[in-house]
Amino acid sequence: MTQALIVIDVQNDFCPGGALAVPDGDQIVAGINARMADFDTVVLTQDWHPAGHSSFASSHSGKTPYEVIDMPYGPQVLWPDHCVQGSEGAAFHAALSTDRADLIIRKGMNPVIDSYSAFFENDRSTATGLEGYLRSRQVSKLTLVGLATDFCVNYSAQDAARLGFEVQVEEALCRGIDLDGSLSTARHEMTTLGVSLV
Ligand code: VGL
Ligand code: ZN
Repeated sequence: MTQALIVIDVQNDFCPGGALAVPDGDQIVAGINARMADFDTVVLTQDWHPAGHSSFASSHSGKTPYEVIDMPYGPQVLWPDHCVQGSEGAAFHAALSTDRADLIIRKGMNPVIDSYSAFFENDRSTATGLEGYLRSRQVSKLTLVGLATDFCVNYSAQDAARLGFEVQVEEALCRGIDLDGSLSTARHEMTTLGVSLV
C-alpha cells in the first residue's frame, strides 16, 4: 500500500502574524517536517487566490470578515484578504521542508469559487487534479495534517473519504480556526464519513 502525507496550507497568512492567523498555526511545522520521512509521497497544498477573490469580505460592499453569505454553490464564510498569489502571506512558512515535496497543488484560483479542499472547489465538482495524481501513483492511504482543521483539512478529508481513499487526520499536527463550533462540527462530519482522527 502506498501512503501519502498531504500537508494542507502551512502558509504565512495562516500562522501568527498572518492575515488569517490560526492560533498556534506555526507550532505544527517541526512535527510535520519530521513526519515527512515516513511517507512514500508528500503533497503540499497552497491556498492561492487572485486579488479581489470572492471569498474576501473586502470584495462585497458592506460585508465584514467572518460573515456568511449565500453563493451559487452554497453558504460561504467571508474572510480577510489572504494568500494572494505571489504575496509573502501566500508563501509557505519559512521553516516548512518544501524540498521534500513531490507535488505542490494550488487551489482557490477561480475568482468566483472558493476552494477549501485539495480535491475539489467548493462547488464540490470542479476537480484540482489531485485525485488523478494519487491514483496514477497507486496511493490509497492518506494522512492529512496542516491548517485549518475545521476548514481546508476538513473539506479535504471529507472529499478524500468520499473518493474511496483510506484517510486519517493527525490532529496533533493540525490547528483549527473554530468559528461558532466549526471544530466540533468538522470532527463529527469527518468521523461520520469514516475518516480516522488520530
Ligand atoms: C482556509 C479559510 C480560507 C484554510 C483557506 O486553509 O483552512 N480557510 N481559506
Ligand atoms: Zn482561502
